[in-house]
Amino acid sequence: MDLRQGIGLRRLGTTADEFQQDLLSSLYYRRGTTVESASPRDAYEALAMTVRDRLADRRARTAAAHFASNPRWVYYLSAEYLLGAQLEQNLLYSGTGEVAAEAVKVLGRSLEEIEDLDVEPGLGNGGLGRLAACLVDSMATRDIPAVGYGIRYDFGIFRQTLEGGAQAERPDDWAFQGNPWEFPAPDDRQTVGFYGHTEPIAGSPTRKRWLPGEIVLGEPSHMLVPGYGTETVNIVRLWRARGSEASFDLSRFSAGQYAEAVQEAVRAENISKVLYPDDSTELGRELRLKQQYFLCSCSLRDIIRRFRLRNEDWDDFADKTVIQLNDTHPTIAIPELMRLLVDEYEVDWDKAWSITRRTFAYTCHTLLPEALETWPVHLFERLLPRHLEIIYLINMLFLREVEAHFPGDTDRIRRMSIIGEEGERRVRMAHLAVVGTEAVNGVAELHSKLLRETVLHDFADLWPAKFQNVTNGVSPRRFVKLANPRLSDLISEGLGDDSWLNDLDKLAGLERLAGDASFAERWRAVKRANKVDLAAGDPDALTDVMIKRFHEYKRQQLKLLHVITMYHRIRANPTGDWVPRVVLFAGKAAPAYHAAKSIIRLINAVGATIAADPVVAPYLKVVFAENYNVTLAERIIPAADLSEQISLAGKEASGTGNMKLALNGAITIGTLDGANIEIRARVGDENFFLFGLDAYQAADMQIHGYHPREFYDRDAELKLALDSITAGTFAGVGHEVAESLLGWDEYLTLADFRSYLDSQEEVEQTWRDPERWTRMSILNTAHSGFFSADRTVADYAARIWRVAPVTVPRED
Ligand code: 4GP
Repeated sequence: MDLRQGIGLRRLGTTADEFQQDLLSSLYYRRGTTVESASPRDAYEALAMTVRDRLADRRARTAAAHFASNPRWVYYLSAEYLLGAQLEQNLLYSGTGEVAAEAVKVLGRSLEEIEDLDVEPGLGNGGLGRLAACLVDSMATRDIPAVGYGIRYDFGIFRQTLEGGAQAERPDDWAFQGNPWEFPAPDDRQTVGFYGHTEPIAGSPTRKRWLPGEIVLGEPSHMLVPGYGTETVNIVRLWRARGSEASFDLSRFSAGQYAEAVQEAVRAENISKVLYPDDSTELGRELRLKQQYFLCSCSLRDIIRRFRLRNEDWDDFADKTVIQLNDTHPTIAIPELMRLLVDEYEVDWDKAWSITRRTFAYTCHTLLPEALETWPVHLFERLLPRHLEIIYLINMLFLREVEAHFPGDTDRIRRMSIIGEEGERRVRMAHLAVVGTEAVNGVAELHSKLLRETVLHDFADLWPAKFQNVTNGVSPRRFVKLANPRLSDLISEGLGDDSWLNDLDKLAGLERLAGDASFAERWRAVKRANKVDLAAGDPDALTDVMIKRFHEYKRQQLKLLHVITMYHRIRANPTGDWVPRVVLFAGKAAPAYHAAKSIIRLINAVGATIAADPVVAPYLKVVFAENYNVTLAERIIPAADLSEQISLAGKEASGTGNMKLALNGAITIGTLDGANIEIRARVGDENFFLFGLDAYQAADMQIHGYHPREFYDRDAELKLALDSITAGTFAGVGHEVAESLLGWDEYLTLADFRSYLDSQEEVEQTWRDPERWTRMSILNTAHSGFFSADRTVADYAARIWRVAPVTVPRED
């Protein structure tokens, strides 16, 4: 099938010469410049467009194949997509890396120089955003018809810099120079309402007319999501808010009131201005809820538009559509679909509810009760009056169902209600998400189990079959092939080919090479070369990395207490036989999260004290890499020897950094938390450094009264570490960190300290035996195949989405 022939377009060539012709043509016709006067940006944009054209072609064939087969479609709704840099990925996925490297020489620049200009989209923050990116990649790779929906933020989370060792936040104006990977689609724009009031419709008890007080336009653009080793190219469709034409007030402008003239347009555009606007004020909270509704309303209308292109009967909607809610942020889509069906399309309430419940599925990404979103009822009432009415009706019918199952159990009804009545009345989004969906899943075995046993246990009692687990996964293309080309080559050589890249279980074939001395030698050499590239410190030192968002439950403070203890040990015994270590931290703290920011500050103070100490510095180095993002992760992960996964058990839903590091041959030191448990089960207990309380022991300790001071009093090294912070050893920084650890220590850092230190000793003993370490490293990679996002997507497809792949034909 060649769609271009039908409209007389030539086929794009595959040789370096042909690629070069197209590159020059992009430069000349689309950038309007010549080789002689091209700026670095011109070179980058011309290359990006030339690569993009190769994918656009596959995209056209994908759309045609999907249209013809009218499949059940997966729509992934997510507030974030942490996509990572696009150029390198698209070169790989379009198979043009080599010809492009050859072709760009005509511009007098190397491919690496041009790649350096590729800025990663600032559309995500942490784990759930990166997971969304891995899943859309794997959906395309598995030929699953899918669209990811999100918001086209102007500014990403923030750019982190260090000022005097403290985190400072700068705007992340990622698309300041434009984004060549985006296709605008203004014809598919949508209109979204806010505020206003509702009116009854005569003769219909359930239908209402909503008269919004503000109208905003949602303009879509999309980025291509190619599959690897297949023809499919799916899309991520991103909405950007705009004022309507009427939002510019010409008469005010003419009267010199320039700010007032544009204020309505500015207010509209603020909706897609920044990812996760500060929500410590009422206005900030309103803006966040506005964003959520904006995303859901635009996306649902688009989904319905697409459905109606091929289908007529609403009875078929759920058979053709599954909408996956990535955490609770898009939960407002549930009442929005009800509103569209009941009010706008006049579908009867019961039928609409049955369609809605069969259409949605919900993934929960947390266990922290405080992270389960709720919104004040009064905010809903003002911003989305019709949705609140619908939520009340959903809740009333739901609570009747609960009452029928558990007659007279009023406490249960209070606990399960979608409206929380303690103090200020609030809408509990997680409850709405469970009630309005067909399936609910956690993201690792332990997490799914704890969800059923704790935060959602009333719901699991009512609907046990609704609850499932789908363990997360990561993209082996991005996090092994692109991030770690040396290791990829060695693996392909060891396994005979590179088919492991989309069949990651094949890595198990490395097991037989784990005892092969020359293979092990080369494995070590790869790691060393990656450390040299990273240049964080001595490449022969143990590179110990903790890279993730800063949060007290993740316990960067525990790692820090270990570092401080090493500092004291070395000072006390300068001639000891110490294992040299480079301890690398990277991660952002939420701007309003003061405790996490204090930990960052203390890390940097400790790092500076150590660097200035001639006794300790030869053995210990602390590095804080600024502005952690996907690009930085791709540099650090290949160089890591030791992967720190030391959250308090029962708090980390899954983790995916743990998977990326294990895949790249880092050995994990970790608690029995999240996916660590599954990693350990697969790589083998002997290839994993385990320590600490398990989730049940931790919960027990908290219930029976935890006293951090008891641990402090009992452990001289722990005492020394904390006392030295309090005494001002580290530039006087960190009092509040010590105070919170000794005062309440919410995440049992002190309780796990000794066990963690013992485990670190085991790490050092193992490190002293390079053969053994390397064998463990190889076995970590060999047995991490399960953690491919391709497997995750296959699980979702089979158990939750019930969708089948659609093969996109190749060009003739
Ligand atoms: C994260 C979880 O903290 C992490 O354990 C998990 O691996 C990831 O989601 C993907 O499932 N949660 C978030 C969040 O990013 O914002 O709640």
